[in-house]
Amino acid sequence: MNKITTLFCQFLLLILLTRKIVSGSSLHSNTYEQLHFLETFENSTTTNLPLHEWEPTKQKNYHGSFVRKASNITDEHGDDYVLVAEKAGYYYGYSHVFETPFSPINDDHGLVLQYSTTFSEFITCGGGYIKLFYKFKPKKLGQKTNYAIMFGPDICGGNNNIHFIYTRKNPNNKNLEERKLKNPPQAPMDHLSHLYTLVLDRANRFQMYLDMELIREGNLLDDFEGVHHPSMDDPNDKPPEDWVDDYWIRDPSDLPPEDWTDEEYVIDVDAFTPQEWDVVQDGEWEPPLIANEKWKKKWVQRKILNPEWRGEWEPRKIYDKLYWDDRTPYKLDTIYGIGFEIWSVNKNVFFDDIILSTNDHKSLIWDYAEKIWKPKYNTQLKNQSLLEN
Ligand SMILES: [Ca+2]
Repeated sequence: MNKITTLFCQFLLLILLTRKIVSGSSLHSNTYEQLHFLETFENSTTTNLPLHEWEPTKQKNYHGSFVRKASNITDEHGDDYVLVAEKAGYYYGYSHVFETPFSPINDDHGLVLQYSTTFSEFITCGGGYIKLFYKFKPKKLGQKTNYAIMFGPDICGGNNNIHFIYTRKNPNNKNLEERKLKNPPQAPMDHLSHLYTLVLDRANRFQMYLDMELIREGNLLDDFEGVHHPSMDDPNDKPPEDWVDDYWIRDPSDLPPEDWTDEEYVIDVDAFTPQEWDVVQDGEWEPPLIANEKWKKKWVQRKILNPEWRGEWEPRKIYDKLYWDDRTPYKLDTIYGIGFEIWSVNKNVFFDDIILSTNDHKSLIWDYAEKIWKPKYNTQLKNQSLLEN
């Protein structure tokens, strides 16, 4: 081998080695470090992604404890770990305080919140949602802890909603008010790992994705209950006592024909007291009832327009003193942490793939979804179809 060939071979080897390092570490390289928060629950020594510190609540009644466990999905990225609400019939509270608070209020970048959840048992009643918290104490985490966003599935009996609620402090009375998405979409009830993504953008719009598919989008003011408007119905205004709002009435002049009979049974006039009837022993004899041949059902008067009708009553409008011109609802106050505050009748609810970042990193978040969540989902789909066949 001459010198040029040797140099060429060394060059080739160098390229191959570099490629191997790049491809071997592409998933777990520092790419995702730009995200404000990412939690995969994987072993940090193999993934090079940090495992964060999570803290259980010490609130009374919150006896459910989360555990980090293998999800039993193994793919090209190795073993997958998830956070599990393991036991049935408990309240759970578990949270992480960010090293650096997340401040949508200070910039124009909106936010993206993404995570996956799996109801590995048939869900009858339980929450699979995530919350972003304003300043809070993890040990005191409970239902009343102030949150910025609550997002994700909540299923109980016939109620199935993918909730999206955000809160705003009303400057008129300083109260934190909940704004709840009207007619939320429904969540899947199978046992697969579903990815929920919520995007808030600077145009005060939101998009909600399920498994990377857009399922709802809208405006952060128009599509939410709990938003104040300048004018509101006066709650003290009542209709006058003589107000008639029945549009239809029965026509009192619509009388049945004279031969109409609505008696279904009549006394059998041909019946007579049986010879063996003993009034002392059997009591007074009464003739039996028989079907009335002339029976014509119950007479129902026809409906007519009500001459007294005065239209639908509407309360007078008054100015809503709690109204404020909220021009930037997407600029939520500073968010200090993330976590779960749920109740579940069913065991083994999994959480994973948690990301919070600004809209600037949307493509990176989709990259994570495509490269890390989707292979796991596909593996589950494959296993499911193997089971079914
Ligand atoms: Ca994981």
